[in-house]
Amino acid sequence: MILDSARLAPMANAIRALSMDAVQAANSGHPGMPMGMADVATVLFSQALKFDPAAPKWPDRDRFVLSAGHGSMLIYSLLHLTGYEAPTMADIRNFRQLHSVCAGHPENTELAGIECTTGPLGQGFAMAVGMAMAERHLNATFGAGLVDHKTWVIAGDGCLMEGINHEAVGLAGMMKLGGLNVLWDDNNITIDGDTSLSTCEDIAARYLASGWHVTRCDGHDFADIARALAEAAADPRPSLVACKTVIGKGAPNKQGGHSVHGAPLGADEIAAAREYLGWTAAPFEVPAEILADWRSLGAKGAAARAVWEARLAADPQGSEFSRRMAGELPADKSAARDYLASLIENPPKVATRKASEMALEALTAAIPELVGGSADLTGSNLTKTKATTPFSASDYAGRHVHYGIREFGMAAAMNGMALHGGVIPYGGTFLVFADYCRNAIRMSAIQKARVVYVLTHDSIGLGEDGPTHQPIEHVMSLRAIPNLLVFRPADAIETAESWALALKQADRPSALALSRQNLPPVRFEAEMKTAKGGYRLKTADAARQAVLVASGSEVEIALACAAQLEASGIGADVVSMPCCELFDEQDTAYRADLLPAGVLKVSIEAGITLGWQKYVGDGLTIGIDSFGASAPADKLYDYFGLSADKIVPQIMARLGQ
Ligand SMILES: Cc1ncc(C[n+]2csc(CCOP(=O)(O)OP(=O)(O)O)c2C)c(N)n1
Ligand SMILES: [Mg+2]
Repeated sequence: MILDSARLAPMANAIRALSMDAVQAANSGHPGMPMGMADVATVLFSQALKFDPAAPKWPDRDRFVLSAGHGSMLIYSLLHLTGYEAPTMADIRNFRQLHSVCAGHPENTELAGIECTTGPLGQGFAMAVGMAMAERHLNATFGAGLVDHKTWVIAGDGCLMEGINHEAVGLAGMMKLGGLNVLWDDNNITIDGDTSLSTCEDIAARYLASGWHVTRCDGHDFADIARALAEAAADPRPSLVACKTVIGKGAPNKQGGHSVHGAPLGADEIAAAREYLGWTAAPFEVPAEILADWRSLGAKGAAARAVWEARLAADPQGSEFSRRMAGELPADKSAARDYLASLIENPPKVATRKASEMALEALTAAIPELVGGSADLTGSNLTKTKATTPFSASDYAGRHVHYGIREFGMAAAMNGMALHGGVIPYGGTFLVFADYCRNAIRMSAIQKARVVYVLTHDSIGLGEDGPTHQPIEHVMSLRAIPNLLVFRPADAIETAESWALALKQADRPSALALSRQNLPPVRFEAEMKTAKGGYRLKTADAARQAVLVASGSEVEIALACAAQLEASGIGADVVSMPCCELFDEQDTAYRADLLPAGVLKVSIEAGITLGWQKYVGDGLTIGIDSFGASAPADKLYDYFGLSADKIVPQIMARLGQ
């Protein structure tokens, strides 16, 4: 032990005092978890964690994830006490108020010391799995001199009970992520009351069965905690440390009960806690000698960082490592350009999932930080390329992850990888199963993480697998997520452009909705038109009376409709709309030119019509507002009215012709 218990106890009590006082001042928040885990966190930060408050983004720092994000005051206290620039005490006083960096739950976009945004239970843990994977991958690529750190997680009963935990634990065990250590706040309490209300699981047995190492400790005995953490750090398997704690420890009348989970203690109980803990300082004051102990502990990471920086400077791969960690794409863009040129020269008729694979062949060869994967649909999502050999416990340098049938676990792990840095993750599943990982997609967007979702089989066009597999509401519902780009390219060129644009987005995720069925080329020029989100693909020949807007596989149908209309003397533009979000970002003049007032506008997309009114006003919305059906794709397109023969008469009727 670096510090003895007599020094550690008041340090832990500083966390307790700040937590209970901040929650009381905000009249909102969760004092129970930070008070219960104060002792464990104090040992973690003093004995085990490699960190330097002066350099929160130091690449070889240990990652610390507070998966039980409701206990946010724990991490705010730790960051402040150890000497991070933020949060300041003023920030902590402002806990949970508008624009405070001390938001209700920890947000990676608010504080440099927060690795990932947590609050949706189970996902912090699952993101930590991705961080540990990224660490192993970079270690295998750049060597232990540059990359050799651990991932520490504090997780509660809720994080272990969520379904995603099964996926995350399975993945971590399979990948033998020995650097991952989870400290479980084993307090037997959740919001409703005792955990016996809702679970009888033998958690240790489940983890052991999944290839984990499991140990326990008394979460209020500093020496025992230190012993367990050392054991966890030394074991080659991922470790679960069951820390037996008392929720709200230090609040004498409320500790151990569910009432301390998520409500202020109240003035009387806070006074009683001060008495019980022997804490005489006023709210938001930390006695100088206790703060000094915390600060000297925080200062000790600087030496390790300096040694690492010297190694980085001397390493021949140092600048490449720094480029990847900075999230900058390679300067040489010739591979992507050459690939695009080859498409223009010889436009293929392929499914856009195939076009995605073709683009990825070029991109993965040129961009070594791309790490792909699929949730057991590699041959369908077409995510694996020649450059991406399998990532596994026996080859962490591999770049294609067999995530197994774990869509949610995959998406959360990809968030963790992206946030770790040095890796740009992409992963595939069927679009319809985006719902299985939807909250993680949302978390990519909230966290501004560059993750690319490869979502194939994007409509009834997948055919015979039927309504359970046919996306209907999915494309539009993904468009409803802020800060997510949803691409639905129409052909191989738009697919290549979508990939290029997705990779360029340093601070937002993208979802690519890709067809199973072959699509003819619709674009024949090299100009990067997808960048504008929507563009005029065909200009009316006759006097323009209609503008047809379509995405993906329905662009072909829109072109067929336009041809029929022109044959009847009705001029029609066709607008291809591969990315509504990018289109929305164009200026008013551009948007108004494409979708002019006073002309009948018609949307065509093999999904719900909800949302298209934004683009076509009171024009026609052609789509599918019911579930699909099981049949060959061409039969389904006809049955659901997605053909020129069925659409054109509706347009003519609206035009009064
Ligand atoms: C996915 C998800 N479901 C529900 C919640 C709401 N919630 C926040 S904390 C909590 C109970 C968690 O219990 P535990 O992890 O044991 O935390 P403790 O009460 O011990 O602090 C719940 C249900 C949430 N944040 N995320
Ligand atoms: Mg609990």
